[in-house]
Amino acid sequence: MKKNVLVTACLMLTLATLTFAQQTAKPNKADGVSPKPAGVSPKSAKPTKAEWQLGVTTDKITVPLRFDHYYTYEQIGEALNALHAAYPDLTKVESVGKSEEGRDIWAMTVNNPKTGAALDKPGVYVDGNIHGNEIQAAEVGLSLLNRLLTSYGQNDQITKIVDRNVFYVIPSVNVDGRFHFFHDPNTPSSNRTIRVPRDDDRDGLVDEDGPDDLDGDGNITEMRKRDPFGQWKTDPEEPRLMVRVKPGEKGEWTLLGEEGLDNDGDGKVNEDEAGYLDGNRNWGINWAPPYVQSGSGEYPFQASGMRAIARFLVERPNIIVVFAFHNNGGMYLRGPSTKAQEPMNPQDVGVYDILGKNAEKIVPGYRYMVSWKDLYPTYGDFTDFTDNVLGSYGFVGELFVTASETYHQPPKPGAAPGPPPEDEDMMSGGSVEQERERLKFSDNVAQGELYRPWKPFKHPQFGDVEIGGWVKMSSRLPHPFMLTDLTHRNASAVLFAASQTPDVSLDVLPAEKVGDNLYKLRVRLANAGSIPSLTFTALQRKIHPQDVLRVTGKTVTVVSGGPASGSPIEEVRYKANRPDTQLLQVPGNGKIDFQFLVSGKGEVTVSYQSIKAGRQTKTVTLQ
Ligand SMILES: [Ca+2]
Ligand SMILES: [Ca+2]
Ligand SMILES: [Ca+2]
Ligand SMILES: [Ca+2]
Ligand SMILES: [Zn+2]
Repeated sequence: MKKNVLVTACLMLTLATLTFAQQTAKPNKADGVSPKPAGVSPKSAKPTKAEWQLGVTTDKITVPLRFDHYYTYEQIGEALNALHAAYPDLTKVESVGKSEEGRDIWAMTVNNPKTGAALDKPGVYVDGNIHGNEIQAAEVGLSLLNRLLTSYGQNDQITKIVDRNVFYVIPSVNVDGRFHFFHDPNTPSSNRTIRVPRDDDRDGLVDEDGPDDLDGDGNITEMRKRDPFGQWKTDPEEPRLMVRVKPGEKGEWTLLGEEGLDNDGDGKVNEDEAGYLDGNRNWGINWAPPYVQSGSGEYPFQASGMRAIARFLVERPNIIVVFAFHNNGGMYLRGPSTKAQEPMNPQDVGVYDILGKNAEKIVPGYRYMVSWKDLYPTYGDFTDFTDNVLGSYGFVGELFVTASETYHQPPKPGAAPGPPPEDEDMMSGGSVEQERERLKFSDNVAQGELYRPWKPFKHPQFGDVEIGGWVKMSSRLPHPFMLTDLTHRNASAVLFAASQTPDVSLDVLPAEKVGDNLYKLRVRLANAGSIPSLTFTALQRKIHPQDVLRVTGKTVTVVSGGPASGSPIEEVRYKANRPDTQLLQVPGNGKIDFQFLVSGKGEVTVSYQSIKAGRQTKTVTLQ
């Protein structure tokens, strides 16, 4: 891979700056600053400019965690260790596997062992940041963990949830992507990829020409060139922006795309960036090759992290609710992700509606939508995998709402989204009105941090150009001052879903003697949660075994048994074989009764066992 002189120069400059920063952190006799004790903080230098823009702190990470800054990859590890040190009995930290570049993908399990084993409780799985640039998704996972642990024993709702559920949280899935997003120059949308090299332009070289930070500001912004035949002119209202010329109008600018050079001298600029494999197109269900689904990889589960997480999930079949956080659009999406799939089971849609419509209200401005229909279809999607292989209810949470960056008024809770931007107005993803508004927000609420004014640059291939535009921490990431609110509200949407997981009680009514040595035994399973004990899709497609209700006893025989209607005109559908073992699902906010005829006397054990809803046992004595 060829390296250009300029990039090497920038790298050397960065190294020089680092060395300088490290030197300045050493004890200095002149100003009397005492040295920091060795080992307290591995990184005593100030954050780099790129990190500073993301609000990165160099303070030691302490509990309770703070959400007025973003966590680097390393700090996510520190944060999980700090939570574990503060709550060792409730937590476990583990690496589920390693990324392409050898980084650990950290998971935290929250379970109270005093109320049962993790696998015997309804599991709630939360991850985020499968796209490397969508960094605030990891803070949602951390915020949830922080809330669960620091509120345990203090807040009744959360104490109940922690005692009844188990939480599995992988804050950052694409750990390489997160690392590079913080440390490298980027656009708000670049660096999504899993680091599987790919020759995008099929020239035999791999990842040889990505964008370059020509002005060394830590961002990849845009390039433009003065051109009377260009398709763009300066916005008459806001000279930093451009609008498309109308037919007959004189042009002023040609847009040259992202900041960069022709690194390999093939006449094209930025034609082969790092990667590209999209972690959220690489799952082993409904996968399609790259000519159908871009970024899907050469085969399902090509990404080592996706393989590791798939294994982590299938080893935890108790997971019934899944949230995967992303960062663009203000949406809670449910599957299916493609039209070709069977439509969602209508009874499962009912369950999704309860969770999704509440999530919309918990996070103002968000919309609850169907993935393929309301957004766009994707193959090899993560929540399709969890819905159809794990048998859980999965949501994708898209966190960022552009309208939240407003200068005059905040979006009204539950307000309808504005009209879609017109094509001719599109610049970096919004209408020119929206761009003007966001610039005012940058100027007056972020003191100009989100936008780089155009500056001249001598480009070796394009000649005199200008470089400027939105910085990497804009457009899809909330400014750190807005992060606390965002993470808390979305963690609350997860907590609401957790409160609705199956809460099954087993009751055995007093046995009724109906004959010599013959008893009628009535068993009731009731579910106080609105989520059933297994999804209707799992039931319909036999994804995993149904719940089992069993009546046993050394001195008794189960003569017959089956579900009872429980209506005034009682009807029992007796099971033909093995009446002692009944297969079932307990509906959400509902009950299911069983009736057994048992002959004999003595102790009878009634046990209920569910993959998702735990297990329970009751004993009665027939006499
Ligand atoms: Ca190439
Ligand atoms: Ca590439
Ligand atoms: Ca730059
Ligand atoms: Ca090139
Ligand atoms: Zn995403």
